[in-house]
Amino acid sequence: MNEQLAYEDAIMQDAIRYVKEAGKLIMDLINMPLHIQEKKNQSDLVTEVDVRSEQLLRGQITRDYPTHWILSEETDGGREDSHHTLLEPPAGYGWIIDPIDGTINFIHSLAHFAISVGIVRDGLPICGVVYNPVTDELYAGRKQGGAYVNGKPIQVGNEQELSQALLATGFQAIDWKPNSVVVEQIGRMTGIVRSVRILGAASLDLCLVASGRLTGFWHDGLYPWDVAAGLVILQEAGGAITNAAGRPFVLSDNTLIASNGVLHQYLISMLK
Ligand code: 2AM
Ligand code: CA
Ligand code: CA
Ligand code: CA
Repeated sequence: MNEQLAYEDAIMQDAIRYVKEAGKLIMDLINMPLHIQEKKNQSDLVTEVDVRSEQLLRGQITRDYPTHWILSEETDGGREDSHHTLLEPPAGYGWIIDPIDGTINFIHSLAHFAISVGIVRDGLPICGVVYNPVTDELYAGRKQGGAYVNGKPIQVGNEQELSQALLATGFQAIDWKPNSVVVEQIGRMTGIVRSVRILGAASLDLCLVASGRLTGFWHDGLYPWDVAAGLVILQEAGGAITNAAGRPFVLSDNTLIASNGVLHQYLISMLK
């Protein structure tokens, strides 16, 4: 094994260890009374558990990898440029973290939220770890190294027809406003696809496509920490992930369309 591969292997193993520790912290706190704060509006919430999960992750990364940069929701989310930081990403290794993806689900004890950690090298996502601490499912993917859930290889589904497709979407995260576009898009899918879900945690939704439980997922206005980890996992599971124009998705893109690959062009046309 060459030196870079061995180093990245160690990073990956550490990332898995860190998210499991964060997951344990979250599960220890899930039944405590939560202090919930509004950020920009009533749907943009943060709890002290989000903050503590992020502090735990940042602390371990800073201790073990002091030369790596970190971008995370509760530290960097308020910055005007945080969505576009990745247009000119710093060189070297960086960690892109969502300490709880699906905070609203977490607050309501709905078992669909996760800790999402993506690792990039010179701006390109190379590893992803997404962990649902309630179901104890840990998704991991590594560029050219495959995608796994709890160590078992996963791959996208084999649906060949839109009539067999189960899709998910979500409301725009950036500048949350009346979501007429996504409502109209869902309307357009009715009668053509099997069904559409809004599950509320983009990182996990991408892993559901990667493991063949969903056929596709689309979303506008996500942030890099929602997507960085799931992107690698989905690609390694054989899926497709592009922007609205069908070009390979990059972290600064606004629209994300993900699928099992087979139905990708149909989805792009339907979402135009
Ligand atoms: P979050 O729970 O970490 O905020 C749901 O469609 C997806 O969009 C989730 O991944 C959620 O991440 C994100 N999201 C929804 N509303 C958001 C908001 N107002 N700010 C940031 N992210 C949001
Ligand atoms: Ca949030
Ligand atoms: Ca998120
Ligand atoms: Ca979050």
